[in-house]
Amino acid sequence: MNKVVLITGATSGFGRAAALKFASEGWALVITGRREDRLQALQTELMETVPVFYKVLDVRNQDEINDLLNNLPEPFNDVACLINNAGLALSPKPAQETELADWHTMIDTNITGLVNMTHAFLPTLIKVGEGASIINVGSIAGQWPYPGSHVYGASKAFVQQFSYNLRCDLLGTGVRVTDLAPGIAETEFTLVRTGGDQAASDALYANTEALSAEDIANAMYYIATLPPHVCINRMEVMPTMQAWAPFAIHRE
Ligand code: NDP
Ligand code: 8X3
Repeated sequence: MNKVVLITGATSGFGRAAALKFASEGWALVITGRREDRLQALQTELMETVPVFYKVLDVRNQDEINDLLNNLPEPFNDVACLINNAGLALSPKPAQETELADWHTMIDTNITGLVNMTHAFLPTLIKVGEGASIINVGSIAGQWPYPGSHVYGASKAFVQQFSYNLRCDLLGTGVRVTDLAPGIAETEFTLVRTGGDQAASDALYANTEALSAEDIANAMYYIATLPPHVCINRMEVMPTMQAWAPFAIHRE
């Protein structure tokens, strides 16, 4: 029987690439996101290979999550891997120039949404037990500060600590938890972050080699298929072309 992976944010970037990767390895897919046309297209693309179930779902909406949980048909019930991937950054400007609503959107999606999904599917994952895993997509921004990261980076710091704390409570259940923290990766992330500025997005990825969505999907698959007694607590992945900068010093 196919193992089941549940992926949030499967309509683009890491989530879509993860769907393709897990499907290529024979996993059944539960794919979610807000854009139904993309979910439908992905289902159509993959359903001849593996069973695929899609649900239009905003991770901020607990009712939609409960609806998914309570209506998952066979053979999708025993979710063995939950990939909490849906997330976004907004307003890459100094904190004092941002809109409060953008901060709330990041908190509601990256923190509350991830918590909503985790809480709903913990009983299922615990029932599956040994070998089950939760992969929470954090970011290098959760560990390292940089200008314009404000609430986004802070939300990813939450993801790291929540992942570690979950490990404590899940000890003995067999369920593993990983904070997967990518660096710069070329997806629709920057298009969203800049409010649809394609030129700004293209400029960020120009003349360098960012991570690809497939790089992170491969990391997800690696984490999910390690022997059941092995748990990676945190995996930070940067492209070779990215590193840290010196501390900034303001001078009069
Ligand atoms: P994309 O913008 O390509 O994909 C983001 C996905 O999240 C989309 O499928 C989108 O689906 C989904 N999503 C956003 N908001 C919601 C919501 N409220 N409810 C449900 N789904 C939602 O970006 P990435 O693939 O790059 O981002 C995936 C994750 O990786 C995010 O958590 C991001 O913070 C993180 N990350 C990205 C990095 C990068 O450089 N690209 C680096 C480090 C971390 P839809 O719009 O259809 O709902
Ligand atoms: C975003 C990664 O490199 O833009 O999570 O901070 S980076």
